[in-house]
Amino acid sequence: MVVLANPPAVDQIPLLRSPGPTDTFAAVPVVDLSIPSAARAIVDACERFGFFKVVNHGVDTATMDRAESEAVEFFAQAQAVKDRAGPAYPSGGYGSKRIGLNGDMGWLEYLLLAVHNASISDSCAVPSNAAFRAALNESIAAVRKVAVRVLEAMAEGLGIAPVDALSAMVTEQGSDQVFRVNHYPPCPALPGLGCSATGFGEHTDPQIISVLRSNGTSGLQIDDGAQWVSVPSDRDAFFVNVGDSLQVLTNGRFKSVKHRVVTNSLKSRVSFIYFAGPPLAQRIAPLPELLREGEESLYKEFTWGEYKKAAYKTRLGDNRLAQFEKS
Ligand code: AKG
Repeated sequence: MVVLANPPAVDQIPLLRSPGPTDTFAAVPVVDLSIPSAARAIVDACERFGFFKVVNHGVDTATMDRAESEAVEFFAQAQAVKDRAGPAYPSGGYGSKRIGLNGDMGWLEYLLLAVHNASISDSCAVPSNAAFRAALNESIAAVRKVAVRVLEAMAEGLGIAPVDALSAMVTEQGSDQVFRVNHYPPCPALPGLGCSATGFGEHTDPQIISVLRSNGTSGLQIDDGAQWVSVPSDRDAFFVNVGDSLQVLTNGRFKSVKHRVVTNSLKSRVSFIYFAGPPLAQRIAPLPELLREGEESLYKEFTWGEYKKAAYKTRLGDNRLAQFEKS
């Protein structure tokens, strides 16, 4: 018999200030992937915010919509049915409210899926529903292509060769890719407090880049360097985050963006995120072409496997790179 711990109640979820109209990040950098200046625009956005939105990416909206409606059906099932698809850690599956293994909690439920090549790894039995799995595999393949195009354009914008210098790290055999499906149910308003429950607490992503697509419900916020700003949702676009590994590969030139999700009291948010990570043995160190004469690495040497292991021991909001910075 599987005994499940009681799910945490809303009063165990940390609160965040509810976003107001003036918090909107109106200046989200928008990169049109179909034009040659995309390469330069990506580099600019990664230097300024570590975050941008991609349009004209070539992915049919219907592909993402199909996966989204299957996800909505999955999450609408009885809790006992969903719990049978858990736990999320260590090898992929369903999780609810508890994020990671170190006590972080948010008002969400999710599927965490290991990806092999361009589809859910055979070692991951979840989801077992064939139609849902097929729809997810189609969207994983599509989002991964966007990640590869973005990384190729980034290499071009940075002036590094060959064109797949970055993208090969996420397409080669053994690359460590993860796909996450998040569902944030509406969270009852907390009258008079001006606060909302945390959907997903503040963190940076440890991988190279993450590519996100959500339904039309806002909630994602990024730290723009001065304050938390709300990213207007756009179901036809993808949003790209620079991860910790890319910050190191560029010796701090690109910023690993801090982000979080605030819940909505009326509408649910569904998001898909593809985390593009390299093979475990990949050395993560500044690319020599990016170091100016005499410039030294800001970081100690490590592999992706070492970084991932260290990251798993931390809380979401910890500065995970700190222990790898040279003093
Ligand atoms: C994550 O899953 O790491 C996120 O940051 C979630 C973002 C979102 O759901 O919009």
